[in-house]
Amino acid sequence: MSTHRFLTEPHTVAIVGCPFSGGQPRPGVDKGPIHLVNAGLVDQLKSLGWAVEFAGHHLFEDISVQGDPPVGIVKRPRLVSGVTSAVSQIIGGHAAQGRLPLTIGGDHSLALGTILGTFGKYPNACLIWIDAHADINTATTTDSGNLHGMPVSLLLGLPGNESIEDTYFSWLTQPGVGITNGEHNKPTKRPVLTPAQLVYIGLRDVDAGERAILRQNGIKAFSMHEVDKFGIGKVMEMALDHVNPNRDLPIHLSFDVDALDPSVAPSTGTPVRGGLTFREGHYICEAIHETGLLVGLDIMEVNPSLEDEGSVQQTVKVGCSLARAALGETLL
Ligand SMILES: [Mn+2]
Repeated sequence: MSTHRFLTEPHTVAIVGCPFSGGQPRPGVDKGPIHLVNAGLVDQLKSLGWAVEFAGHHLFEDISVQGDPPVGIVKRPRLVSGVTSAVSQIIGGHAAQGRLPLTIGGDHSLALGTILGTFGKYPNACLIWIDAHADINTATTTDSGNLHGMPVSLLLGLPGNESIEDTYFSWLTQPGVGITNGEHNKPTKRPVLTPAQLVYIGLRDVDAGERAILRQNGIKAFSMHEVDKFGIGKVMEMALDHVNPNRDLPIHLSFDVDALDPSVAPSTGTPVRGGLTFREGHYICEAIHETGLLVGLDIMEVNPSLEDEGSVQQTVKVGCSLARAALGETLL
């Protein structure tokens, strides 16, 4: 196995199964992690030379929410907050031990917890977000009110989330930097992430409000247009040059399987045609592995209740092979 600059020996991947679907409306996405593990993910990663820790899925049954009416249009803020805050603790614990947390979802609102978990240990890390969507709506711009379309705006602390931020997501702050404001003695919140730490690849279904947010904040994004224009090899180089110019910063890779073309990964909640090919998706993971800088990995939005049995098996298999590619599987 190649080197992993930030992980302790023996290299250990902690699989964190999060069967959670509260950030979006469709049932079934919570079955994704169960299918990925049943497909043999643990043994597959062991065969790549990793020590694998997997202690069952996190069902979050202790997080009970007595009534969870929407706040404005935003749905289930209490449940999503409770679950993702618990996820951040779990991921943070693994990161602190020098393990590589691999979170399998579940819907992409889970990234609220996974990103805070790894960025708590590695505040200077970068985030590479692979997705058909930007997931950067705010409580003000969202049309659907589904929190799986909003995690990035909350992680960046963008304006527009005032209605939910202080009440439900006050925990979503860079830990260890609680600066006290001398005048009012009020702790100042610092966003988990800055726009310069983030890069997108695979976008092709971006809402008007999200486009404005990307532009106003100078967030780097390689849409499918750039993938077509430059090829995935060059796009990965440019993406890393942007967030990790000296190739010395930790990397969190958050991979939504809907970034892949629906012909490659059909069983997902919000498929959009014109996506990444099988090889382009795997190349992204392989290129990240080659850096030796990976410290956190999410494989999200596998939904086995959508489409026929063959499509489900195909999507689950792709989810497993993306994880293997990010953890060192090569073609030769
Ligand atoms: Mn997503």
